[in-house]
Amino acid sequence: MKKLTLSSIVAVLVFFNITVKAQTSSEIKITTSSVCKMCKKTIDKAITAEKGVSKSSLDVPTKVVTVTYDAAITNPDKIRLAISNAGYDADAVKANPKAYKKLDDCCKKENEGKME
Ligand SMILES: [Cu+2]
Repeated sequence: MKKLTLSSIVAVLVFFNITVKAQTSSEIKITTSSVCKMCKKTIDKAITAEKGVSKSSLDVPTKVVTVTYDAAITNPDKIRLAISNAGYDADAVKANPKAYKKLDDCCKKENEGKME
């Protein structure tokens, strides 16, 4: 009987550990103001530089970046801020104006479609 109880406790602990791990790894999709492949490089680099982010993948045609992150370390607001500080809009968060000015002309949203 004691043995059974012990293995039950171990089973519960293992289950909780798995549940906690599953909860801390989160995924979010953020709409950006990216224009081209160079933007993809800039944005993915800026996001993966954030602590707790394990993966960032921007889809150029849809401008949506999919980010995998550890919710115990970072959060969507911090990720949006990192995108803003790289010079791009992130959902409702507008691009940091200073960072936006530094972007190459081809990466500025105002020039989208004009540079081709
Ligand atoms: Cu670009």
